[in-house]
Amino acid sequence: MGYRIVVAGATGNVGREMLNILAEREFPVDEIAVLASRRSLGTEVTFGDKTLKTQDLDTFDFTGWDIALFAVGSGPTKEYAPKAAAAGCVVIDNSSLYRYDPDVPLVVPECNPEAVDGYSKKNIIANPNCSTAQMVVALKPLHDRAKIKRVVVSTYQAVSGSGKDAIDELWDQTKSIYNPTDDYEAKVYPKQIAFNVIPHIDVFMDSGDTKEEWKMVTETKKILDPSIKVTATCVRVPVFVGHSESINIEFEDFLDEDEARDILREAPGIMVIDKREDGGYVTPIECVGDFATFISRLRQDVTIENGLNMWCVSDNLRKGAALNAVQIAETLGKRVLKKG
Ligand code: 11C
Repeated sequence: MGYRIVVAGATGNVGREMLNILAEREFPVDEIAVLASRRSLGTEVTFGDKTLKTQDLDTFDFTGWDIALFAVGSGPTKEYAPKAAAAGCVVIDNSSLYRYDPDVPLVVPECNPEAVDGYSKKNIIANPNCSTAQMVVALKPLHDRAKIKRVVVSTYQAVSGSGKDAIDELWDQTKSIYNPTDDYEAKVYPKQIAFNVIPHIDVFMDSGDTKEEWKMVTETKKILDPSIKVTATCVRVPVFVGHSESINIEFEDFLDEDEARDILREAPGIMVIDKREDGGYVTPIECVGDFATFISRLRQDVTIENGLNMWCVSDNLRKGAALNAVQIAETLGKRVLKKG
């Protein structure tokens, strides 16, 4: 016997990836319902070799459904996730709404699978921000070996992190630069994204950090260890899919770069591609559609006592969102629900 699964937000970038990944990983699905807002109602989506018609999120009855993967943004999540949870369906939520709630586990299965067990306080489990997810997968095995004190991270984030309109903006703006008769007025970003980089993701906070930077700090503490200090600078780059991160780590104990590379090679969810030669590293375009978080450019930081630098790349729609959500469902299945 398998699960009765709901995907809410099935027509969006992340919702579609959730369906692809459920099918690719042969998640034991007995029945699946795909939900959308009224605006996208009736749109067809693909699940394996099936074509499914979307149903109305507003009127859907979650009674009798086991797990709902939500990819609808904080506003609709606020309205519909408590409804699903009250009907006995466990919500795995990709929005930021519940991530910082002490009664809601924030889970990256390679790091804190046991946290899933705390789902029952609200019947909700939160999925982290994409830039956090790939970073903590890489930090966890190193933290277990040498205890991380501080992380300095700079991100290079793809436009798909801002949704479909941002993908269109990069495409249309690029075309309009080549062909000035294609007039294009920016709708998503406050500065030109084509052939440019923008050091601003999400809203500004009083501290001067952006919310994206704050999320990386707060979520890393909740998932891995509250004692780890993190400082982040998050930057949008003209890449469609795949977030990249330059990560500088300071440890309590010395960790040699060769040992760190061996640890990461053995760690779940990680692929090390690190040859010190032209092209011996991973770029975002090469990680699209992959499950792994890729590590390259691993090297000692000799300016501090116990430091390492590395380059970390992953598909932001997969490990950063849909894949992690499906992995949470798999973990919940194995540890708690035990069907399939
Ligand atoms: C971006 N990281 O790349 C964001 C997207 O809190 O789930 C995901 C925002 C979130 O713009």
